[in-house]
Amino acid sequence: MNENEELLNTSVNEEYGAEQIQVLEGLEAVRKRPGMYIGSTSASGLHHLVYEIVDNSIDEALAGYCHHIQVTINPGNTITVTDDGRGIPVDIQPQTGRPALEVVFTVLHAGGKFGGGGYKVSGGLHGVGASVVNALSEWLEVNVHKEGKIYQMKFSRGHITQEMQVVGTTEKSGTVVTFQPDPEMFDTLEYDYDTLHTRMREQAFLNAGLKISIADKRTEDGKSDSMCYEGGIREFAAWINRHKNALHEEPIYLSGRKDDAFAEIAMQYNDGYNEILVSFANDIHTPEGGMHETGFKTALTRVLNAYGTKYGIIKGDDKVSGEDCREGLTAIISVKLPEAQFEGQTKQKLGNAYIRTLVDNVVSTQLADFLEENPSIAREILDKAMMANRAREAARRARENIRRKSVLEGERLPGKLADCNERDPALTELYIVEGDSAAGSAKGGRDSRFQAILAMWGKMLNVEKARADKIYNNDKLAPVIQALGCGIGDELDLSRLRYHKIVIMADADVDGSHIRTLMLTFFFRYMRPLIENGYVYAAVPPLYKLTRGKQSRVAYSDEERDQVSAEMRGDNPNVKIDISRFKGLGEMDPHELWETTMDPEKRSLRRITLNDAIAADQTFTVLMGEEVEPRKQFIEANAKYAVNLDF
Ligand code: TTJ
Repeated sequence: MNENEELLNTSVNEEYGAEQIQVLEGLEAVRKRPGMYIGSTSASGLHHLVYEIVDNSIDEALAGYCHHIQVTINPGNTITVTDDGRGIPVDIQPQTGRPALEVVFTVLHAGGKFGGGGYKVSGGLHGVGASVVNALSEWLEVNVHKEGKIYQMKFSRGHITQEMQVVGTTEKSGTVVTFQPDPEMFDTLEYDYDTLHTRMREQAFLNAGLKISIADKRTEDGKSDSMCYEGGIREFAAWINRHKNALHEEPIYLSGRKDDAFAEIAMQYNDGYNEILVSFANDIHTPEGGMHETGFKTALTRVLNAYGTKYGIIKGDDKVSGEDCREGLTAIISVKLPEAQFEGQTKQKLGNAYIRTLVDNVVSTQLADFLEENPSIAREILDKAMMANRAREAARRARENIRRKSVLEGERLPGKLADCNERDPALTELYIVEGDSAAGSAKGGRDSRFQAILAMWGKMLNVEKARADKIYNNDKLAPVIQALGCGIGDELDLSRLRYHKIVIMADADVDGSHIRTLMLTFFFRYMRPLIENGYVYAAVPPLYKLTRGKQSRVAYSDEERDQVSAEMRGDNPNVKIDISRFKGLGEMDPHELWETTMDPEKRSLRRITLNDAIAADQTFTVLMGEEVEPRKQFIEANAKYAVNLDF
């Protein structure tokens, strides 16, 4: 060895030492502030770990080398992700002197350095990589099948417990990762099959031809599914519409590329009134929209107006609005670009401006061509937009009528509302309560300084089938709209919202679940920002009352019931604990309702989230729509979750 090489060697070693320290700091940072890397340590963060790992396999699929990804929930809630790609590189990296495999799992943000031509992401929580999952796992094991050998490495909480070693021979290639999320890090360790299933289905739709399988092995009869969509986002749009009446059989598909950027759109109109626009950048959901959505919307409006005017469907100088053009439209927009910039409060909005031009160009040229080539479909779409336009006018008139009436009669707040004293919306709560007796108890038990009660009863309008003008005039919903004070639909103004906690309080039975769903349908369709901003909650009433002599306590779940009963029993195994089931809110007296369900110090509220607008829309459509059979199936399948109907 000559002097230079000797020098080089030493410096590499020194560098390695320094890097190692940095590495440890990096992963310690993840354990100190896990929320910064995976959003939260609740169920959502727990599931995020799986997405982080799967994203690596999807990158390999995007590079063209991976065709099948398998996700398994093992007994004990560990997760295994397997792919048939090239396998993570195992050779020694010149910069670190360590195997690339090790670096992938121990260096923060290392994932991107190995991307074989995938699309990189910046600015978000996305793609933070395998090292974050490793840092937050009690243990993690990786096996790489590559060039005839199986390479194995093990970790615990980010630290190496077994250096990379060859443990066998193989004829396959691919990567297998198994991990146990760290109980010290997460509030819950229980994986939800449906949550993972929904996400994996979405990824399968977004990557045409890629097969993704999922299996729940925690029980012998656990669920499993295998998803592969040759039609990609076309099938996605059709799938969202599957319980609706489509206006044209095949979704319209538009696609194009410029330089390294690619855009594709699948769109299908149905005979409903709801707009479902789901957009993605590099397979990452962008619920806040961004440049790709803007490009789509402006081009769609322009193309439909131009076509309508050209063929005399739109007369003279009339115009249909963007919203008119999107009524009853289900559209998927998916773009792939190098260096995607994510912006906005939650980093879920695409910022790259040139994508707007690309999407606009694709839609302008190809949708115009499609309409010319398919005049009968074009006619249906234009007629629908015209109908929407007229309905919007009618709704505006109805709205103004209501306003005029309320100004004339001086009646700004509904009679059924028992309002609170506080005026600052950030401090106030509105309980929407089903049934007279429950509303009575709520009024008696509440803290009227900041808690308002709105009583609701009777069967509500089925909003799936109604238009905005009907909603404004509906005697059940008008009081809700008036009490909230912020308007609905395109006129909704959050700054006028009168309560920042809107709590739906209904019984934990099937009827209660029905009311809750109807109410959420209404919020979902007409006041979606309330859900998106986290203002909507479900009250969580207790399920059991346990009594021992004069002492009584309540429990909100079966587990808690058993735990409380054990606590009350103490060292006294033969003492009798009386356990009764709460039948409904109505049977609680005001004090009891306050103590168990309304007192901010003791109650628990379940925030209604909208992280999966598709699933929510699906549920509503199935529950409320015309088709009886899927509705029956859904209710049967979910009857036992009546309390936990989470969106
Ligand atoms: C990158 O380019 C060189 C050849 O290998 C490519 C690669 O790293 N492919 C790859 C990584 N396939 N699958 C992964 C992977 C799979 C899982 C389950 C977890 C992780 C961290 C990576």
